[in-house]
Amino acid sequence: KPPPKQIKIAPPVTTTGLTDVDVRSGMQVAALKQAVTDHLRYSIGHPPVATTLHDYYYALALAVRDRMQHRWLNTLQTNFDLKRKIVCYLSAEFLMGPHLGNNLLNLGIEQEARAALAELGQDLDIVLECEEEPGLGNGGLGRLAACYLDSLATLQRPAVGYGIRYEFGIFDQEIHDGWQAEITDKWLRYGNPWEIAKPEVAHYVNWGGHTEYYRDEAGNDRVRWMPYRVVKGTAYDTPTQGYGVNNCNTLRLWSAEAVESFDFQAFNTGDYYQAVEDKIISETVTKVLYPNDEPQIGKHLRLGQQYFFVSCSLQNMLHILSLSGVPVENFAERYAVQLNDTHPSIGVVELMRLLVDERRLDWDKAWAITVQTFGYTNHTLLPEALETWPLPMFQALLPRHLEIIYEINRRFLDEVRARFSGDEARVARMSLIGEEGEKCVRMAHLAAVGSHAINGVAALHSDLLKASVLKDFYEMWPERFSNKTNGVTPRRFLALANPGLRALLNEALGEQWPVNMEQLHQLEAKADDAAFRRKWRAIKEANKKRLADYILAHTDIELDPTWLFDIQVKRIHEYKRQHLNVLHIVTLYRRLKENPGLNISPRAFIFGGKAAPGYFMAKRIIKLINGVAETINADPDVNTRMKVAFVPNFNVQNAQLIYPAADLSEQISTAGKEASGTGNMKFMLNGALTIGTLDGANVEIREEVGAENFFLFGLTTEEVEHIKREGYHPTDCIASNSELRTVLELINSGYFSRGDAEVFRSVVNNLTYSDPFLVLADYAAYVACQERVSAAWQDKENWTRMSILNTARSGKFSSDRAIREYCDEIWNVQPATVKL
Ligand code: GL2
Repeated sequence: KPPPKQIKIAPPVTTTGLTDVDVRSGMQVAALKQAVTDHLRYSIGHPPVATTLHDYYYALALAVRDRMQHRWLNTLQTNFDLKRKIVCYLSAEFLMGPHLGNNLLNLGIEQEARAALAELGQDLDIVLECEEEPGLGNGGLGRLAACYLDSLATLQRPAVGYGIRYEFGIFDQEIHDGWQAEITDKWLRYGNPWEIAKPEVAHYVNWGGHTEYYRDEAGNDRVRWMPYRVVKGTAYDTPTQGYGVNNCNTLRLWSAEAVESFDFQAFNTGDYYQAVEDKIISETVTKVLYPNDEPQIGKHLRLGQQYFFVSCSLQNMLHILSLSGVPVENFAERYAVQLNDTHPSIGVVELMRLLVDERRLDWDKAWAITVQTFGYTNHTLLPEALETWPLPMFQALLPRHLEIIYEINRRFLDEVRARFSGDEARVARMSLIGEEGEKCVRMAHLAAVGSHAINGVAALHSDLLKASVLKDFYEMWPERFSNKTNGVTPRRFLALANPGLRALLNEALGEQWPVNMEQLHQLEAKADDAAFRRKWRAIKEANKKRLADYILAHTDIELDPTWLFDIQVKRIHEYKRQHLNVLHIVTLYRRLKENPGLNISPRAFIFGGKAAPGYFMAKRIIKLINGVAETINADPDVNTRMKVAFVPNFNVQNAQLIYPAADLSEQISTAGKEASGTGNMKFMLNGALTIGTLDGANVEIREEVGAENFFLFGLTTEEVEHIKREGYHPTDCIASNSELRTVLELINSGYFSRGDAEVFRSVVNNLTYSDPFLVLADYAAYVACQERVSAAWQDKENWTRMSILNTARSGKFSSDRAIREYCDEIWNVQPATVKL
């Protein structure tokens, strides 16, 4: 039969002379304007009289998504045709931040969109503010996953981010009378133009019940899991556009639903209310993000969330593999699956279950595939943050997985015994099951045993991993270990956040630096050019003005943009030592009160960050910052030279105003506690100088920028360990430092809490009698270092020089560098060029 005759239909032409194709994918002003108008009419459907600013946001977002959709489908097709290996980044958190501005930047159509909106009488900057930020993460770990998706697409690597579509993301923080109040984050309230629901992409996830043994047709012993409940996961896809390339990857988030056939018919015939209740229970799984940064709390539902998204993701990979006609034996050739911390590490067991129980592979073959597939990134050394699950809880939720863990463990411990014969203490230390106290499953051990590659997130952290929490595993498999220092995307955190600096960099270096950050080194020569320094300062001051306006609008505190902006923004945690910063502020305050003529550099101390709702001490620290702010800002003796502000609700959106406005970046964690930090890199990119300890990536930042351009203070990791071993007595620090004693007494007296001497007693007592993070041990060194900062600020020209050098030498901290290392050294994933 002859093939059907192809009929070419000319694309319809609109009244503007644009074709439909133009309206869906054209990048010119006229096409964008028509697309926005069309979406206002056909997708949103409010009459002109009822059209809101948010409608313009939504319509532009849909117009932008159309343009990405075109690239996205081409990317999927290209990857399919080229049969490329795909990175699957498994993460319980993706802290994406607002999409619109970033997508316009990555598509290269900001100016066109601005002009199109202007023709419709709207201002892009105001429209951008309408976006409800998707806060599906707590802090650094979740934001890292988002930066990595940006780099994967930009570097043209086929990749999928797999995670959870939480209905409520990280809570919104309000400050009431100085205290943190948590407000539910209803980010989906007005819809989400960026996601595409794929109800047909669904997988079923079992819970609870028991296992049964049976013999299959071929006479092999097999196991069947008889679950108590089945939950359905459906996919919601968000395209993630690379910068300056056509590649557009996928963020696939799973949402939980009830399975009607299961609940309604098989189990609850006739019991309508029971059936509806089951529906509610099923949908609870993806309701809310647990708002704990580190540590995570061992809640049943949290384990449920982890298993749910991991199972959906792995089933999805297997499904796509069979659609592509690739045998399951080749799984590891087609997928590199990265575990972002231990949260998805149940994946090791789930892949074994899917391969052995469902695909009937033999154990050894399945195990080889599993280990070849997974890589594990560790993000913390804090012992309380290393995940374990109580055995009874684990058994109740995942009975089949516990059996598989026992078998993995049996084989693994045989290997340990073969390598280290007679060393039963080592066997107990390495076991996947913790036996001291309540028995538990150790997720970090599971991740380490089931992965061919294990990495830390900064050089120091990777070394400490090998020497402490994963020491035994390092001795067993040294070849599995490597370092992958974190990075951040210069697109969002420099080009988008700091348009003033972007323009100057474009002028000085051309426009390739966002994808080739090593080019920033060329700025070093400019550091000695006085005219360039003037431009640099003007940009910083404009950024400070922009932040001051924001802070005034949100706190009523007025800051002077000519002052030194000293900023600490990050989750509130004792190890990050926001209270050390406060002790310095109170010290300075007292000095000024006692000596009004004291010559200090005027400073604005700016804080921001959320506390886990159940973290007592962190919430007191927020109250303390606000109490100190209230007193100081109202005191005319000092408020012409120092002020304190707490920016409520630190998130990606306001972070983009904060980093570019910083002169000084506070990175003052106890040495050995901050795995890497990524805020430190975002400040550096934007030309802030760092005051910091030798912790996490600070070490490498100092190496890159040079010791003379970094304010270093404090105990080293070895010194911290030494002091702790010898027995640390914070009272000794107080006894030998009368200024410190006075500062603590002042806080304890109720001076910063309107006379209430109770409020901060717990904070002061904790520092005085326990001080687990050595705040007092580092106090004197910190205050002295701040004096050096103050003196350095007086020399404007030299400060600017140092600021320029910070940006110039920040190239290493691009997430592109990090992703290249992961691709080359762990994932073995090659770029695929996408043509339109
Ligand atoms: C963290 C570390 O604390 C932080 O230092 C690191 O930069 C990020 C990303 O690697 O990971 N670990 C962790 O559990 N959270 C982090 O932010 N929440």
